Amino acid sequence: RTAIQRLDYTPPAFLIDMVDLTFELEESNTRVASRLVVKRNPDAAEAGTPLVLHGEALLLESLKLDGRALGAHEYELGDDRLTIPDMGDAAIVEIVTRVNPVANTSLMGLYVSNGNFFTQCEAEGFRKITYYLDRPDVMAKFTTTLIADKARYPVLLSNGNRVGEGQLDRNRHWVKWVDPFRKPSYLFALVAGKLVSLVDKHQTTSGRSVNLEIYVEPGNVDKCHHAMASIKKAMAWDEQRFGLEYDLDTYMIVAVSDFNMGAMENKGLNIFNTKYVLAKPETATDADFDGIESVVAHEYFHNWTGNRVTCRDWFQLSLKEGLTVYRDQEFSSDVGSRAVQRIQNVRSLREYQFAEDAGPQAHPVRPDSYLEINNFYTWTVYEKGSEVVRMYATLLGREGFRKGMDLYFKRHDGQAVTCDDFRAAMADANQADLNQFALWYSQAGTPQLEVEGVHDAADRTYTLTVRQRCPATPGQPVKRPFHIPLALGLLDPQGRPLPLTLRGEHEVGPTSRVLALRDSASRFVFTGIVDKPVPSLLRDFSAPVKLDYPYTDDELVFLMAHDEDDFARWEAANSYALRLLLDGYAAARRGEAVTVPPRYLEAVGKLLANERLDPALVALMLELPSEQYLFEALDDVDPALLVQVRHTVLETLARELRGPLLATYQRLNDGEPYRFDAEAVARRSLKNVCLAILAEREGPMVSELLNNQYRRADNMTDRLAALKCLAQREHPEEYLEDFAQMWQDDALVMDKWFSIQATSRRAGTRTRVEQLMGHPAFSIRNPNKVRALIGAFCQQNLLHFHAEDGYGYAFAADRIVELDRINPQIAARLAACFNRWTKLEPHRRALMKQELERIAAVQGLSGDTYEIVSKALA
Ligand code: BAL
Ligand code: ZN
Repeated sequence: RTAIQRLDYTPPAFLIDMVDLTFELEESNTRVASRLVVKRNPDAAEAGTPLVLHGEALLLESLKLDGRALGAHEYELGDDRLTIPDMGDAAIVEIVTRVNPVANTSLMGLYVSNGNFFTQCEAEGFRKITYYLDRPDVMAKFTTTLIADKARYPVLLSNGNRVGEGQLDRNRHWVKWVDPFRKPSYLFALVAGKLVSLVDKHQTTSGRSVNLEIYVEPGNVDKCHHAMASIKKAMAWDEQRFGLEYDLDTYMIVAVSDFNMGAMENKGLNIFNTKYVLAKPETATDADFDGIESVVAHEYFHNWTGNRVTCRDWFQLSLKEGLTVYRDQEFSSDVGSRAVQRIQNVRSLREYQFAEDAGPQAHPVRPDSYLEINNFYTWTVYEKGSEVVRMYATLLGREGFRKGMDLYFKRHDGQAVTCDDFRAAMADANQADLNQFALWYSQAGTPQLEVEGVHDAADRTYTLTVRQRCPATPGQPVKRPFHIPLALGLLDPQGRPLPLTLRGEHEVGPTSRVLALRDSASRFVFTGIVDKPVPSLLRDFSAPVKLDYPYTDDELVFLMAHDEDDFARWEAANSYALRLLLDGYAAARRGEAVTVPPRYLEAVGKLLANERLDPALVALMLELPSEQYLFEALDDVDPALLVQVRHTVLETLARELRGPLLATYQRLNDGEPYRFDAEAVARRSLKNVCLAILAEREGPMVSELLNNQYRRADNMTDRLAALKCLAQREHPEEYLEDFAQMWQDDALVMDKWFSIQATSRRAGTRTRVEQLMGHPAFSIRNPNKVRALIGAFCQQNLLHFHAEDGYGYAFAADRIVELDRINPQIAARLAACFNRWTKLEPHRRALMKQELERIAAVQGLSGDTYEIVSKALA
């Protein structure tokens, strides 16, 4: 198997100006006629090269060049390509192929879900539809005609504007679509089926009216209102914040239940996993509502960052994904709580991206090579990529960032470009030197900052020394220093923010500022500092780094109470909790008791008692670092001990803070009818965190609370919060059965039911998971179900997945091999559960390695799974 190398990029030998596609849609035999206007690329290095089109799993029916049918000796047909040697400089290429959508379980290309047709073309799915130059730097104008049985497929959609429709023989009808914007093939889409729609309109700032249409299966229209409201908010936000308007007359979203990813930004016709469209209070949690808002915004924002300006090649994926994640995070911050949004994003970045960056799959934001591009839709490309974009904004300021964006669109609208082009636009618009900043794109690994602070009372100075280093990652043993924005403040002993004036500055500085680190060690001397301050470092998480400063427990409690930066207050609470959990783990390893310092209990008690604080922030400060996060912080890990220690700490909180937790729960459990707004969401989040902590102890009082909340809830957030706790306790059967009875016909709610059981610590969970794989609502072909049951067990159930007898590892390996034949993308995703095997204690490490070797030895393993498994073993 040969890896594709970034530095091997060459411009395409040919360009395609226009594509005219005609689909005759039939489940097992769809005819695809394609007419391509092809010309030689004047910028290509070599002259006279043949035309090589990508194609996979296609049956070629006919091939014409300028109207003349080609004989078999005039072209070459390979497994993954069609070569026409004698092309000349320009020609009309007409190709007819047949595909079998109903047999397509990979969910890439054209496939069938619940009897309807859908496509997924990013990254390289279009080549499973027809022969084409399936690469993002070939941008063409598409015309698409869809022909299908009218009764079975009344709705026929594709990109752009609907320009015609009519009747045909055999009860068929046709609809023709023209997309006026040039696009790469990965943005092509079609949908055909029995769908109904919710429609609305948006008036743009410049006065244009845009039709908004959300298509779903019959019976689901009542669950589309939140998604529709989210589109309108996102459109208004992008106009206001970035001056970007939608560019077609109609914007369509279609929901599908079989989908590999969350959603896809096809031009004018976004296709969404139902999980990110369908919601009503009875079926969706507050987190689901938030997820829908941000994914709808994300896909919409791609229309400019991704579609109008796209990627030159797939190594540049973060150009569109990092930037669009940054934009959706900013949107969510502006329409919700900025601090809460930031904390949640940082929490998942640390849990998943930092783990990726420290493991065998570590790669730069702009990778250097890949076997299978599907494996690079990663935490690093997306979330670290968005942190890289955020750092431009932190270094250049909001105005400077906007100037950079404006220049980027002015220079590159309609083009396929690189991460360097984006960086150049940011630098040129601001006359900034961002050469060293390029290392964020090329060097993998999480930089570590070691900070030292020295107060000189006589000199009234405070000197901060910051050293940076970055650990080695696969293929990158040595790293150069990064250009890092470090936001910080200093607090005086009373908790007041101090002006930050650097030696040599004549004006008094602000109380929060951003320092630029460029060297392996940097020194900053602040003047006018009378008393020893407490530093508040990496405010707002100004860079994706690990920070090491020797805070005392008292200093952390002080920052929790006084820091003017909400993120930093949460960070102090989180650091303190992490410290006590790691201490507890070390104690348990020595066979000693796990205790919680009274200082921590007191600080948490004060948080609970302070009714003036934002309940959402208090909830986040109360939540202990997750099991996954602890796992990353340890070496030679015994997962069972880790889970036990975390449980013991929570149980101690439940016992020692029973009164305040209960009082807070009761204060917030006000019986008000469900509303989805920031205040109500915040109150529910704190209420349910208190409930979850209290539920770590057995006893009739908590059982009654859980029973009442489960039975009386008028919304899924509260009902599910109670059920999650119940599923960890004795005899949850009655509740689980009740829930399944109630929601058996709602696939997304049943996903929650699967996950709750798959993540339970209860004995017997492994048997239950096996039983559930035979449940009528489960299907191994549906990615949501795989993630909900198998993924949840292998990736979130540390106790049972890491069972000492190796059961969990063998189970995962069996499922990966089984899935690899059905849907390699999903198999490869699941295989990531083996990534951190070298962190385990020796017994489990050996067991996991055995399973990795077993998968690697499977004959005919897909490139997707092979890449993940072979890197894990390397
Ligand atoms: N482009 C793939 C899905 C997404 O990131 O929006
Ligand atoms: Zn995206």
